Amino acid sequence: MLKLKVEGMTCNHCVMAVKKALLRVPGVEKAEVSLEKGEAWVEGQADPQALLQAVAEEGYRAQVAG
Ligand SMILES: [Cu+2]
Repeated sequence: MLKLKVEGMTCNHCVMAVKKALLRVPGVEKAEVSLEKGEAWVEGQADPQALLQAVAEEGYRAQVAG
């Protein structure tokens, strides 16, 4: 599982946009996004850089969390 810090989400629409973007990345089996925590969790074998790029393309800032 990979945890991402996601900045810029303000509502459930943002959550869904980020979640869908993550699910489109090859290798992603499951994605959960928390608006309150500003975090996302991804299961699967996706390239972390591809995940960050997918979120960025939706207009949010993401980085890999510890
Ligand atoms: Cu929103």
